[in-house]
Formats: sequence, C-alpha cells, structure tokens
Amino acid sequence: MVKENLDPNVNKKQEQLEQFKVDDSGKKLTTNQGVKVSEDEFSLKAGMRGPTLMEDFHFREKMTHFDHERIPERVVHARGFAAHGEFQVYESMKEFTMAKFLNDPSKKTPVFVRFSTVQGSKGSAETVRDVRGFATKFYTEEGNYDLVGNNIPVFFIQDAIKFPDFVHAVKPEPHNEMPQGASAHDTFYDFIANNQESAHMVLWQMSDRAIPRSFRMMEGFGVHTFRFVNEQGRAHFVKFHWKPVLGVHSLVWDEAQKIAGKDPDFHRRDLHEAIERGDFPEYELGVQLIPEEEEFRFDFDILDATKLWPEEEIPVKIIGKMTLNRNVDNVFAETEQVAFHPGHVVPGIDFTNDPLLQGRLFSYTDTQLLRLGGPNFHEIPINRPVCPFHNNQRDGFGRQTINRGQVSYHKNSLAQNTPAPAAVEEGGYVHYQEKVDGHKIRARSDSFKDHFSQASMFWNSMRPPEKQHIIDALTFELGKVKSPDVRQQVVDMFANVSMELVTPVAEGIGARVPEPREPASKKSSPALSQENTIKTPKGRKVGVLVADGFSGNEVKTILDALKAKGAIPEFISEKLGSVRGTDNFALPVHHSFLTADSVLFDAIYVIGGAENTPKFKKKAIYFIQEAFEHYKPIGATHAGAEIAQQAGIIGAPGVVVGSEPAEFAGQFIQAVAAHRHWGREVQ
Ligand code: HDD
Repeated sequence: MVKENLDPNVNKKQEQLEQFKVDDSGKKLTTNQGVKVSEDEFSLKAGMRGPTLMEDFHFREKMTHFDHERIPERVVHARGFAAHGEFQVYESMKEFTMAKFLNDPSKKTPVFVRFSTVQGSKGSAETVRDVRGFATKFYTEEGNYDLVGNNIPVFFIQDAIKFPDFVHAVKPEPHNEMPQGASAHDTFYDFIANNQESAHMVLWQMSDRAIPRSFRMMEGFGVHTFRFVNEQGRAHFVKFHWKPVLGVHSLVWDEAQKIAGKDPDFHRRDLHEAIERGDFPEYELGVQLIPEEEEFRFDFDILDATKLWPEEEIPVKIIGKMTLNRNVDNVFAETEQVAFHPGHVVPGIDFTNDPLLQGRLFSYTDTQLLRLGGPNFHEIPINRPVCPFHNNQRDGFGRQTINRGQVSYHKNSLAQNTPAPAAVEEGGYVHYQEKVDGHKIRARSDSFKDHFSQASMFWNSMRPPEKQHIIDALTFELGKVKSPDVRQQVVDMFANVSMELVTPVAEGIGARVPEPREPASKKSSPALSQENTIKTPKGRKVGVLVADGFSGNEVKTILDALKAKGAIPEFISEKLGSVRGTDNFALPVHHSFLTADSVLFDAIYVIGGAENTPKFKKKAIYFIQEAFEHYKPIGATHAGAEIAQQAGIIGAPGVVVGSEPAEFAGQFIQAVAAHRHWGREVQ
C-alpha cells in the first residue's frame, strides 16, 4: 500500500513506482515461480538428439510468456514516447477553481507526459507530417487528472460520432495498408472534402506545426472548452495551453522526410537525450478564461472544437510550469501501459456540452479495456493514483488489490455503510449543476456551421514563409491523391479560405482554379504565427565539421561561447576517435560522415583542419549545402571558410564567416537562435 509522506517535496509517484521496480542484474535466473534454473540454452530432451519433453517447465513458461508479449497498439496515437516530471502552479487559482493542485504554489505535483503521432503504427517514423498528441497525467492528492491534448488547438470534427469515420479515412487504406505515417492519400482527402468542418484543422496540419523540431519545442492544447468551478460554485469556461519555454519551432518538409529515414526515432532521441543531460524540457501552463455569463459574447461558438479562442481577444494567463526531469525505466511498463482519459478530472475541473468531448468520455475507458485486457488497468503502477482509493468494485482479470472484509456493496450496515460517499467539504466530486433542457434530436447547432472563418484567420495570421510552406504542403499532399475528383473538391473547398492559398495549389496539381471568392474572414491573430515565438540557441545541436590540425585555442573560445548559451556542439570528422588541434587541444569525434547527416543538426559550424583533404572537403560541402537548403544557420572559420566559399553560400542570410573568434561566436549564436533563415527563400 502507498505510504503517506507529508513532505510536499517528495515525489509521491516516484516513491510509489519504486516499490514495483526490479533489478535483475547480478541475480540468479529463476522461473516466475521463483525456482532457480540450471540451464537456459538446451531444452529438456529424450536423448541427445531426441524430442523435447513436455515436462520442461522452464521451456514451457519461457515460450508461453514470449508468445503473449504483445498487446494491441493504440488505435490512434500508437507511436509515442513519455517522461516523468513535476508541475507547480505560480500563484493560487482559488478564485477560479477549487482543484487543490492549482491552489498551492508550494506544492509540486508529479506528472507523466506522453507525446505521440496519430496516424502511424507503433514502429512508424516520428518526423512525419501529423498532429502530435500531448497527454499529461497529473497525480494529484485528490486523484488523477488527465489533460489529453494535442499540439494543435482545434480538431477535425465537431461530433465524436464521426471519429471512427475520420480515423478510418486517415489511417492506411484497408485494401493495401498504405500509406504509413502519412495523410497524403485519397481516403483522407475524400473525408476532408465531404466533412468541411475539418478546414481549419487541415490548415494547421499543412502548417509547420505538424513537423515539430522537437517535443520540447511544441505547444500543447486541451482543445476542448472545459469548466473551472471554484468553492463558491462559480464557473468559468476554460481552455488549457502548454507553452514550451524554448519556443515553438519546426523542421522543414524535405528535412522531416529525410530524417524519417536517417533517424526514425528522432523525437524520442531528442527528448531522452535532453533529460539525460539535465537539460529538462519545460512548459508553462496557460489558461484562457471566459465567465459563464459571457458564453454567447463571441462570433463563434465557444463549445465548438474546430474553433480556437484568439489570444488577442481572450488572453492566455500563465499559471504554472511543468518540468520533465526523468526518463522512464521501462517503456512497456510505463509508456505503453499508461491509460489516459479526458474524463479523469478532480473537483474544480468539469466538462462542457462540447459534443466532441462528450463522446471522448466514452471512448477512452472502452479502448483501455481491450488494450490492457480488463477492468483493472488502474492498478498498473503507472496508472495508480498517489492517493488511496476505496470502492466496491471487485475481481476481473489481473486483480491485484486484496480487498479485505465481507462487504462489497453500498448501502450496507455490516460495514457502517462504508466506503461512504464524501460530502463536498470532504472533497466529494459534485458535477456542475448546469441547467439542461431540450428535445432529443440528432442535429447540430447552427452556431457550429461556420467552417471557414477561423481557417481564414489562421491563414491571414501566417507570415509569408509560413504561407509558402502551407501552399507547398497542400500541393504535396494533394499531389499524392490519385483521384482528380477528390483533388478538385479539396481545392474548391479551400477557395472559401483564401484564393491566395488555393490558386498556386490548384495550378501545382493541375486542377481547375476556382472562381475568385472573398476569404471567409479578414481577421488575423498574430499569436498563431511561429515567427513570433521565443528564439534561443539553448538546446540546439550544432554539427561541427573538424579535422586534425585545427586552431586549438581559437576554436575552444568559440565552442565555449556556444556551450555557455546552451547550444550542444557535436563533432563530425572522417573517422571516429579524436581530432588533434594546435595548443594541445583535442576534440572527441562523435560521428563520422557515415553516421551523421546534416538533417540531424540545427546548425553547422565548419572548421576543417590544418589542410582540408579532398574527401573532407567533398563531404563537408555536401553537408553544408544540404543544411543551407534547409535554411539552417551555417558558421565557418579557419579552413572552413574556404569550404563555405566553394559551397557558394557566403553572403546569404544566416551564413556567418569570421576570423575574430569572439565576434564570430556572437554572430553565429544569434544566427543559431533564429533557427531558420527564410530570407534565402527569395534569393
Ligand atoms: Fe483521442 C488517444 C488526444 C479526440 C478516442 N487521443 C488519444 C491520445 C491523445 C488524444 C493525445 C493518446 C493518449 C496516450 O498517449 O496514450 N483525442 C485527442 C484530442 C482530441 C481527441 C486532443 C480532440 C480534441 N479521441 C478523440 C475522439 C475520440 C478519441 C473524438 C473518440 C470518440 N483517443 C481516442 C481513443 C484513444 C485516443 C481511441 C486511442 C488510445 C487511447 O485512447 O488510449 O480512445
């Protein structure tokens, strides 16, 4: 049983998980029954060349367990990666919600966060164009609270009844199981054209948001409108935001596709390595709040999950910070078996009538029953709350709790009617008493019928390079659609959003350019542009191309300056081992040209050696030219300047060549912080 620990700074979840951890190293091999095994290479046979015997219990047990090792992957969000951390609120939110973990700034709440892609199978590449899941489990003292969000603030559909259709359309097509990890195919766009509420989300999906640079550099959104309720019973509508401290940054499409081959684990590797080196990913929690009385004040329905609340109209109040500070010990036990549910709420957080949210409340438990094999998945260590739980639920596959006593029903007198429901003052969850009155009908409110205004707003909010990326992405995706009819329908649909968008797309895929139309909205929301995000060199991987004989002290000055700003230099040369410079300075070679690739770095710094060999030059030129095509910062000093010259990139935005180490370092760090140099696009 969980021991109560009153020290608020002891992470109760870690303490709880500790009890289930086993370290097998240095131990004798046993069966699951604890019997020591004397031989693990030869099954028990009748004679040296004879048949294996049934009585070989070790063989039987080992094989049976192996045969049952796989569980069904998640029907969506199968490919995911998770980490542990903590959340702390900056100031009490008591005025808005009675949720205790949001009321006490001195309290650290343990969290477990799983990031995911949506479409691909469990083994698919991570940098594909897709929505990313961002699911957080808060282990609060009042029970588990799950914020099961995405990195895009809106959704494809408005009513959960369409979810199975949407997923069937986006997943690989059933007759040939293609494409994997991609939405660029006929059934997806056929669904889009026939379910035009998806317009807004599809634009986000075509934007750079769908190819994040890192899980550490993407926002998270609860998407739905939830409700905060305070102790006085007063309610506010609320939307949740996670804002990454490193800012929101993306890959470019060509790069993302190449990484999918070079390192299909790119995002998990990035997160895992960052945590291992103590560079803990941080996200601030923000809330947008609308008082209950103002529900109808806006030109969109605040319960419609295809709409966001523009930050300029309803500011995001930053209320706390989450830090991910520990990798899992075992991916299956923790990441695979964690079971999120948007219906896991605590007192002070409630639902609204958003029809997408209401349907989700059914789906999540249902899917875990299949995936985790029965109704006791809350007992799996990663899913257990850190507070005690008591009820009359009993039995089922894999039950672990040994409930003592005679009574497992309510009401009773044999156990003095316990476990007993708790009053509100005792922490009992009471659903918000919203008045609901209506006829039973299958229909959608008229207030949900504007599908294009916010899609236009999103488009209008993009800066020119972002717009170009959306045009390129949609042209790519529709270019992969075989049916000319579906392509045309999608083009016609997006003419409602913007002719500026749809004209080059139509031309690019050989479709008819629709009749000119006014965009559905002229509004814009600058907060939606990634160009306005935080820019920092922190956490950026700089690939340093270096060879023997480099100028020791000067290079050291530059590398120290980069590291001081949180950038991570990794050294690449012809061979693994180390490279020796002047001044008795040597560098470890992390990668050879064979194991590294420019797409795996945020920036390139080319130094070269005393003399650049023809092979080094050839490889380095290829390396930096590719980085250049992906708009990455490139720095060159010493013999590297000659290589940059030969690559024909000197003078372009984001290319820094220098001879004075401190000055070069300053300029290069600025270029690294900028992340990408779109100015090259127009050259
Ligand atoms: Fe969902 C998983 C996020 C709509 C049904 N969903 C799942 C995960 C995330 C989301 C992040 C993975 C959780 C994890 O890491 O284990 N889903 C969303 C968001 C939505 C959304 C932000 C819209 C606002 N989902 C949605 C609808 C339904 C589902 C409308 C069905 C009615 N989602 C599921 C599911 C999954 C799931 C089938 C698959 C695996 C799982 O639940 O545990 O139940």
